[in-house]
Amino acid sequence: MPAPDAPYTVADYLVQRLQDIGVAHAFGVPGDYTLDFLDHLVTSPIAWIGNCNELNAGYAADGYARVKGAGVAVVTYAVGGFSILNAVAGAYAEHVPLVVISGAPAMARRESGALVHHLAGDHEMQLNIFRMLTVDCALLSGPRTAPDDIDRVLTNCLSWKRPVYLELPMDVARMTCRQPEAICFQIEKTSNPLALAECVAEVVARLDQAQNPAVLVGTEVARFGISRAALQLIEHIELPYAMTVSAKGSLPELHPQCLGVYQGGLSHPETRAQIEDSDCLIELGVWHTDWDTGLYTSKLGQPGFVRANLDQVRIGQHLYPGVQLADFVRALADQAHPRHYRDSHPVRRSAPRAPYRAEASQPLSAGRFYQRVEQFLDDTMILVSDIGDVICAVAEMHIEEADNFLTQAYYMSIGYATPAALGVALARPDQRPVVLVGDGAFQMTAQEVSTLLRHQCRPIILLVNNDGYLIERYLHQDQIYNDLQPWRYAELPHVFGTGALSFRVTTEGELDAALAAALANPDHLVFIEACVGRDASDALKRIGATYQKSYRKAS
Ligand SMILES: Cc1ncc(C[n+]2csc(CCOP(=O)(O)OP(=O)(O)O)c2C)c(N)n1
Ligand SMILES: [Mg+2]
Repeated sequence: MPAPDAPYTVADYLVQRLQDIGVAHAFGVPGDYTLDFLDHLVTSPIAWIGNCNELNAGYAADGYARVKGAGVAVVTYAVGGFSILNAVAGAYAEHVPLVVISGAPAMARRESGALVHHLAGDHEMQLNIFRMLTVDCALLSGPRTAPDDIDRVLTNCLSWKRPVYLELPMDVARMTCRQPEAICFQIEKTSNPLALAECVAEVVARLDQAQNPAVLVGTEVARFGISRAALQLIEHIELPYAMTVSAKGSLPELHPQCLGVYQGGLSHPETRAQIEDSDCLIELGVWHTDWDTGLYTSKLGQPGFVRANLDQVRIGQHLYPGVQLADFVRALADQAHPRHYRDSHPVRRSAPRAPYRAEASQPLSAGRFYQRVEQFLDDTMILVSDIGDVICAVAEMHIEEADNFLTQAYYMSIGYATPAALGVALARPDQRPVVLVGDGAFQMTAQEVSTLLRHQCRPIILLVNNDGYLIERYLHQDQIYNDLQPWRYAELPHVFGTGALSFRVTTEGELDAALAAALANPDHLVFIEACVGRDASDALKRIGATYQKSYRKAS
């Protein structure tokens, strides 16, 4: 907060606007080009969370944004700006509202083309690169235009749920500007009312005729805040529903109408049949990515299908542009006739697995490990999964309540989960993140355990030590490029800070004891290295076979 007699600056304006969009923490790494801005930020109610590097700051802000609706990372010019790019690309691909603020040389130096430190090419290079990876960006070139630029860029971030970029020259940060006015940051995109009415009437007629309608929930539902409305629709007409892997966590799985996760030919047969044999499948915000379609083994688009995405609905060969997904879901819930479908067509579910009972001296296998993790999870925990065997295995884990699961199932950058859990832990202090991460992914961003410890976060980190890049051994072949230097992982939390409990487990009994310790110590970061040899989940074995048989040959 600026001192009462201090001039109101561009930095103050930006800090205020970050608070206005709901940001209470900012992630990043400082540098001389950002220090003037950071001086204002650290005296504001926004907490500064210093990360070990900018990529991790980007992942942390991404995890934070998925939970809280917006996340911010502050980096210095070029060396920081270029380091965060991979996280920004992930947020762009997955529709995450991430705000990146980069310091920059003073305007006079920029205009003279001075060879200042960190400059990689010309002074426009960083802005031009970010232009491609964001939905909007601005060089805050002066105090007269900066407020409007900031408001426009943040509005686009929240409206399109995509990253934005603000480049703040160090001198402009200190310049006096106008105070903010009350504005609404969300552009309400409205549907074409005639198209909406006609489209909903057509879907209602189809639903009335259908014998076995169903809903497939996709990524856009949670990202655009439509989960509650989607569940109301589903409950109103009592339809069975499944979620794609990237939409897992958007609706509860402990629901009498839930079929679990649909992933094409990799799904459970009962789930697959009820989705693919539906004579009126309503897809809500589904992306037909390779992963969500089970490496293109899905059979969607059968006669009678309805495909609703962000701003259009397709019903068979009829296209309704200009119909917003949120409007479609609400209008359909309003107009569809309830079916009491639950009694006439009970949902078929996979037979429950035999309950897990540990055999104390049994060496840990991957399958048993994942089964134990599923049993361990409860509603107070939020599962944050990395990429690797873990993302194959999580598809089959039931996450009972909505909003308790998070991953990067489309962009799939390994190393995402550990820093993202930092963002989640700070955004949702009442819940405990459970991180599932492979040894390879962990080696990418392991340092962020130190930031978790520094801020008294108390996640449970489950590191699957399967001796290298196991997924790549299954997708391709067992080669030396999939080997890793074996770290003494369980020692790392003690190197990074104090207050962690750390375990290395090789048997089912040791795993049980470590998980019990995690529950008994809710105020500690608990790190468990689970050694499973080179064993893979059943899901990865199936995915590997499908990849080798069809996906790779067609690529
Ligand atoms: C940043 C990044 N680099 C490389 C890859 C390619 N890649 C995908 S999975 C994977 C291996 C993951 O290994 P690990 O975390 O140990 O998981 P495992 O499959 O062994 O369980 C790699 C290297 C990637 N997705 N992201
Ligand atoms: Mg591994």
